[in-house]
Amino acid sequence: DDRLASLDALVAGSGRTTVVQPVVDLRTGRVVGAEALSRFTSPAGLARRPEQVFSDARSAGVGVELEQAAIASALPLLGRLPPGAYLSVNASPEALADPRSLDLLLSGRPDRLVVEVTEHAPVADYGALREATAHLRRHGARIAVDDAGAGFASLQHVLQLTPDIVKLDIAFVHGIDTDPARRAVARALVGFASELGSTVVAEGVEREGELTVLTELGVDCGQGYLLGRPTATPPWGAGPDDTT
Ligand code: G
Ligand code: G
Ligand code: NA
Ligand code: MN
Repeated sequence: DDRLASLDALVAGSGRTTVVQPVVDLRTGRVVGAEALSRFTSPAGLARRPEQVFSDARSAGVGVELEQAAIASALPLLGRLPPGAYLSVNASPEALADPRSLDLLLSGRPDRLVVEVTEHAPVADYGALREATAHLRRHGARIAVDDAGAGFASLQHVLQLTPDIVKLDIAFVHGIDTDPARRAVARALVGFASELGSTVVAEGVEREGELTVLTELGVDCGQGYLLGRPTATPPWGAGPDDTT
């Protein structure tokens, strides 16, 4: 149909691939999960900024379709997780409002899945979003709030969804070791999250100094270039299927 034609035009001739970035337990150093991220290449072979591609897709009215395609590409990784590890995928409130997204998300192994709720626009109806996340949870999936602290809506997400995981935005992680203001905000967010019973994951950890402060603040897990870059091969290798 028209929307799919427009999605084709948008990504025509450009490769879309899935990379995965490890999430590491800061106490044990173990990989506890990985986030699937999309990468796009232009017909000329240049990397296109994923943010821009998703934003163009939203403008063209095919944002949800592109998100669903990305989720569909990531789900096979669920079959190769090491015991106990999770795979996280991104989903906007708009995508979660489409029942087909929920069916898709639940078609793999929801017990190993984390759904990271992102934010692109204010949420008009938290009732619907709460219902969607509750549905996913009933089937064993965990819910994360992405980019926590980055905007008003992301804190609303935390209040409204009481997520299993809160992902501390990169804005409070970069320079947390040198900037007392970032440290103060991060400490408050960690307190807020742990009072709700959520696990905290710090995004964008790039330096040892940041890692030290995050650990001192009681952040549970970290993700970032220091701990592991997004790569085409999962951080646990191509290994045999996990049957646990
Ligand atoms: O991976 P990177 O930081 O370049 O991604 C930039 C932005 O694009 C981030 O906000 C990220 O959430 C978003 N993004 C990347 N891959 C996906 C994806 O597969 N699905 C969705 N919904 N968003 C993605
Ligand atoms: O919006 P979301 O948080 O899902 O996207 C995560 C983005 O952060 C991805 O685009 C990923 O490539 C990027 N990223 C991951 N680790 C780091 C890091 O250590 N530093 C920076 N600047 N970006 C990172
Ligand atoms: Na994310
Ligand atoms: Mn983020």
